[in-house]
Amino acid sequence: MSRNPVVAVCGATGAVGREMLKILEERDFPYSEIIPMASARSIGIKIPFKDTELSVVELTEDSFDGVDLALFSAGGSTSEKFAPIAAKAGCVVVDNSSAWRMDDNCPLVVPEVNPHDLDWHKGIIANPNCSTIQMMLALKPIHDEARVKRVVVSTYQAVSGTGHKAIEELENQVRRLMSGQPVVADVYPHQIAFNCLPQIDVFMENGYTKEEMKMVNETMKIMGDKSIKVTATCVRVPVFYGHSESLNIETEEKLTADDVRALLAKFPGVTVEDYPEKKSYPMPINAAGENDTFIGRIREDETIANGINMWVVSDNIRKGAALNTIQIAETLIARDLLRVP
Ligand code: 25A
Ligand code: L14
Repeated sequence: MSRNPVVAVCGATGAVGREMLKILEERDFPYSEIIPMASARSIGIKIPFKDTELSVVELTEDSFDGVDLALFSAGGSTSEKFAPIAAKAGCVVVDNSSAWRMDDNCPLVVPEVNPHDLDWHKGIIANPNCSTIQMMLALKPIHDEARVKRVVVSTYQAVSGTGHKAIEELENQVRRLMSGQPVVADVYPHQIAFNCLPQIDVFMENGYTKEEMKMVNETMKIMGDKSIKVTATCVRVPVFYGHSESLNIETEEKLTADDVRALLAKFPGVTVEDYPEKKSYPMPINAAGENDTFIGRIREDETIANGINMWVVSDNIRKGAALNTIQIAETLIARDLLRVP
């Protein structure tokens, strides 16, 4: 493409959409125009962008004429309906919802891990689940070196993943409880303030939640290896920004904790923070607002021959959503793949 792309941000008023606009601003992303889109109730909302202001327009079936790239984060049903309409109009879609991730016609991409999968895109590219993305950065260098056989993961997920209404719910519940008032749970099935909820997304027939099964299935697709076994427990915790994960990884070949530190330290997008003697390890309050995924508490699992434990923390709205989406778009542009074949 000879001119810079016209870029639509669909779901621009949401938690992820707003972060996308911030990141486009920060990174000098090449564009000739940026069009924030949302539902009818947000028409006319002004969003500051560089030294100007963008005005939100309604997302409709006719929105994509002349648009080259659409970044979607407006929920699964909106993506399901509008992503094919956009692609048909010749607009490449990078979609943040769960709608297209497991579709065989849609690459599911973490740019540091499987950029080659962009080669076969047909107009819709899926952004993985936030918890999956940060786990991929930890697993990929280990898998390449020693083959990952099985992973046991437990997550500690921030409320911002659910959107801005959930952020307000945690804030309001904390405020009410601190002043002795009863709380109302609206977004989540139970009080989230000062609590942990072992449910993210809906329950499936096998007793796991949909969020847990996303981690299982998306891992195999991104790594291009159906033999990697993942078992997950996903927990919501009263944190605003930043997901944490405890990983127990079993490998084919033996790796020492030092081997793993060295492999992770040279992997793009990863910062190793592992200095127990200084009480220094990753925490969500420090990862919030950062681009990297932080990994610490790296140690050998002494109960099996080839096992490693670690603690992985990342900003779920940035690397887990908005940043990864924009990195996919940047990779498409750099490799001249920003067109619907
Ligand atoms: O289905 P999924 O994939 O599981 O996604 C579910 C939710 O998770 C978030 C996202 O919430 C989504 O709705 N999400 C999705 N992927 C995510 C990811 N990878 C993710 N979160 C983290 N990681 P959100 O709040 O961040 O963003 C919602 C945005 O979507 C816009 N939208 C919704 N339906 C749309 C649509 N845009 C176009 N067409 C549609 N049909 C939504 O814009 C928002 O930008 P909006 O205009 O509908 O509403 C924003 C403004 O309106 C107020 N408001 C919200 N709900 C109501 C409301 N006002 C009145 N009544 C309401 N029910 C808000 O205050 C806001 O100002
Ligand atoms: O992108 O934290 O599949 O409630 C949907 C649920 C993102 C996180 C997705 C949450 C997730 C979201």
